Amino acid sequence: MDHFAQDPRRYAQTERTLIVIKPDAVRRGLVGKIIQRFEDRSLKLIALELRTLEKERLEDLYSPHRGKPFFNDLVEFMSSGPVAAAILEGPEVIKITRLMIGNTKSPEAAPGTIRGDFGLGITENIIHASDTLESFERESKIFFP
Ligand code: FUP
Repeated sequence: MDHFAQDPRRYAQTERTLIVIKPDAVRRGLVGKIIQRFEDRSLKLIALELRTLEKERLEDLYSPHRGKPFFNDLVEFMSSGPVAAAILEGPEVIKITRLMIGNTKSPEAAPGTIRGDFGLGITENIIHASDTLESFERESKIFFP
């Protein structure tokens, strides 16, 4: 039996990602449940912080979406209360967390995903996760400078 192929930690590169549990989820008391899912998946919690972000920082976070029709509502919502930002580590953690959070539009997110199990909104969609290594490097500096 090929034990090597069964344990991705043996060949996949360990990497890090940023997740941000959004104000809707913090208000509903879902932080523990959501973090638990990542821990259950054997992803390692490296940093965790609860904070309310100034609009300027959020405009930086979402700068790729500047000018889009939802941009102002998004920044308003994200500054409406504390978020829980965390850094997670594990093999292929960027890909895995994106699969775990599900489709951006919660109504289209599959059951079993975080958005598919906890949310109904599009702008208010429970959680953010970096989608590439470049995004992680840019976004994590905003939360953990
Ligand atoms: P995601 O990476 O899944 O968070 O999705 P995007 O980077 O495409 O979008 C960033 C955020 O913009 C989403 F979390 C929610 C918001 N958004 C809207 O409000 N309306 C849209 O049509 C698309 C995105």
